[in-house]
Amino acid sequence: MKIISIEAIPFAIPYVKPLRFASGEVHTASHVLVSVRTDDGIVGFAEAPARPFTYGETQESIVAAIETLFAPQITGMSVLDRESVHAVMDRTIGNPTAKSAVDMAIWDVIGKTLGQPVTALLGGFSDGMRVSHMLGFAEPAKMVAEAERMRDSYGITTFKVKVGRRPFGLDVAVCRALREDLGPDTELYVDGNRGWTPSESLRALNAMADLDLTLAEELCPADNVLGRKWLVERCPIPFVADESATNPGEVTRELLSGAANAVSIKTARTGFSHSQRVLFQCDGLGAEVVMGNQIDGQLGTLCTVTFGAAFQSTTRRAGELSNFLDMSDDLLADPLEIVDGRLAARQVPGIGIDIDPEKLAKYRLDV
Ligand code: MUC
Ligand code: MG
Repeated sequence: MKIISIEAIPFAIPYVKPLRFASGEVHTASHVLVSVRTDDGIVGFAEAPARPFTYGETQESIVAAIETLFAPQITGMSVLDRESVHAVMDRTIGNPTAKSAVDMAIWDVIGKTLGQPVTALLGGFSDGMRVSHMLGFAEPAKMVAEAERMRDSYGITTFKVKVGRRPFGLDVAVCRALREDLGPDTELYVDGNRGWTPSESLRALNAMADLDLTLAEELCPADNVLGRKWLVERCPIPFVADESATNPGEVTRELLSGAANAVSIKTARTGFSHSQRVLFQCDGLGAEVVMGNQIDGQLGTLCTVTFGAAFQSTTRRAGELSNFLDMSDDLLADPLEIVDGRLAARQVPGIGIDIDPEKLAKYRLDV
């Protein structure tokens, strides 16, 4: 169970349809495949997505952090020394997706070594999750057409709508068009990626008051301390902290200061180990959670459902598990399938990530 090597392989896979939102846009999945190998010959995998607009990490910085900072210090440790591995990685601040990919690849090794699914080791609550699809900025008619396609092809009936544009009427029009087209039984919620001021956010929420939205995520910056608290006090639905709550300390600050009353858990930034801490904090404090999406590919999505399916409170809401459908290709040998609006966690030893060597050779950037 001793770690003998950690590899970080940058790869790039284009999106068929780029995702646009208030803090940026993504045209290519420029991610890093992380593998952890032990002296028993077992290899665990996970992926780290470079999201400079959210965490400041780039593909190059993720590779450098893993190769030059983490791998030399972690090599030689047991995969069961997870707390010590984190203590070592936390000597370097930041780099959340690099650290999380190492964490999840280690869990993959543990599952494979024990012959158990990671989702069972984490909690084993359910065999999968309902899926929520994220709709990026476009004209109302295009966003409605995409939602219809997702419903008709995959049975998805929950949508997270990207908002935060100016004037906010653009987004109000989209949400209204979606509600009118999809009817009352479809769940809609919004994510502003910090695009609005607190007062714009409240005006937009008031303009959408009749649309039965279920969550409002990160509509304005949390750094706008008083304005954000003012907004959350007036918000009639749970206000979700996403990029303002990227670790357990930030989650505590956001919840206790009244800057949010629900939290997006993203395994891409808190791995499995720290996602557990965030979830247990939220459970203990009585804050709702939603399994979020870091514009993940199939590897990242599989990690999200592996964690999300494992606990009762993460399965209450649909998880954001469909972004990979917009990619032109992926690395998994056995692609994920969304059926009747659900995605299954894999009941095989580990996470269930089987890399297709030909696809990796095609998309890797380091050879
Ligand atoms: C989301 O929930 O915000 C876009 C930016 C980011 O950090 O994650 C995505 C989705
Ligand atoms: Mg968000």
